[in-house]
Amino acid sequence: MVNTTIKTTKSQEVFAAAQNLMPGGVSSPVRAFKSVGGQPIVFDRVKGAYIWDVDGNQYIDYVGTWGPAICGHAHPEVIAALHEALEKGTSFGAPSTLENVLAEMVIDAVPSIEMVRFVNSGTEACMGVLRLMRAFTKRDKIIKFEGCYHGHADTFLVKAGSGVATLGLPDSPGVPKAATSTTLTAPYNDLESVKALFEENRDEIAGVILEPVVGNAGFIAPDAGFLEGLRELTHEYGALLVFDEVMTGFRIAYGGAQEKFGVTPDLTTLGKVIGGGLPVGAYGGRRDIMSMVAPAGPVYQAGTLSGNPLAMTAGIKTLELLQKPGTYDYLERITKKLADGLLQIAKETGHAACGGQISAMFGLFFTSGPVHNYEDAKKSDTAKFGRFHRGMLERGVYLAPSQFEAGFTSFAHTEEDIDQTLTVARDVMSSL
Ligand code: KE4
Repeated sequence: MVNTTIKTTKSQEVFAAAQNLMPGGVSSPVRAFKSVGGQPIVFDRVKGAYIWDVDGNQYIDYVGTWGPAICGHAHPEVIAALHEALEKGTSFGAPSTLENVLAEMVIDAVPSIEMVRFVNSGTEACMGVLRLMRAFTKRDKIIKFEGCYHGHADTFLVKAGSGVATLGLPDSPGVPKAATSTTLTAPYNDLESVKALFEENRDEIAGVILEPVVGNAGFIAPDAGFLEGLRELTHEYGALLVFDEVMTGFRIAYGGAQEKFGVTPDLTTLGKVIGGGLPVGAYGGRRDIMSMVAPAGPVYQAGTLSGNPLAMTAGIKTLELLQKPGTYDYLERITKKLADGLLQIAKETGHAACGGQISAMFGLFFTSGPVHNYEDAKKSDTAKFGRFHRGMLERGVYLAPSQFEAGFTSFAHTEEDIDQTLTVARDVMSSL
């Protein structure tokens, strides 16, 4: 067991108090460190690739507030843009130029998106796209994949990933059977099972929704041909293909996983990066489908703070920063160095491990693998992952507090940060 070297007195005090005020002391379950054990770190401030906790400890951050901080936390240009926007107010609840600007940037960037609707979270984006795909096809059933997470709306809480997987919840109580009776599930990377579901439910399936690169069952890449196969199957059975790019959007590539893999879905959900750290989600796609969304069409969806000027401002500036030449080459290079390094060190210190990275997203499983789907991921040594997480934390490296999450880099991470992380990892893995 790694000895505790950092002082977490204040984190412990604050977190103890929080547990009397909020369920589990958190605003989102995965933050409670349930699956890795130990004391959650209470943040005081973040900047670039770094976090400082309330005890003054500094960490290199590979969670990046779960994806949004791809430019590094509190980027000076984002902060400056927000200060300027603040002078004009915090919320309009009415059309603003800013929404046009971000909408145009998203439409220009993401191959599938001809029209877009902004909402306030990835969950809302997935809820909106679910209603829309059902309205457009006049079919009710959907196919999702085990271990994929599409937010916490009832219909998606079936063999979901992220916090549901982290807490080992079969599915959530409070979700009526009626809400999930139309949710079909298949193993990720298994085209045969998808074809079988289409055959068994002919003309009843509105569409297939997936994470084109999985981050919520740990990091799982699509096998060659998987995305292309889904594109063909959905065409063949008159169903829609929906990429949930809340996590992969503007991270796997500027145009998302759909640009990287050259497979264009009918609809796409976004979040995280496009808000630059403020609450934003979005769904978009083919004009003929999006034109059904109220008030242009009959499919209702609304939101008080949707298109919020501050969130739009942070998103616009973030995407502008991401457009700088060489950004994604840099992200690919440093993340590959990190992921390859971690696997090499695991091997040299005698731990069965597998994993990988695509652009600024990476993952590590303590299992010989390979990991092609959620079942494979669950075979990994999650207890060892917990000890690894704790050991890294004690030495100033903050990894996602669950085996069933992915890791995120930013262009604020330097070569030195990666080298430091690998040095710490060798120390920890040698004593696991
Ligand atoms: P939000 O409602 O949390 O903004 O987005 C839901 C969502 C939808 N789709 C994908 C692919 C996602 O990754 C997410 C949210 N991701 C998790 C991290 N695995 C958010 C972290 C949390 O739940 O605290």
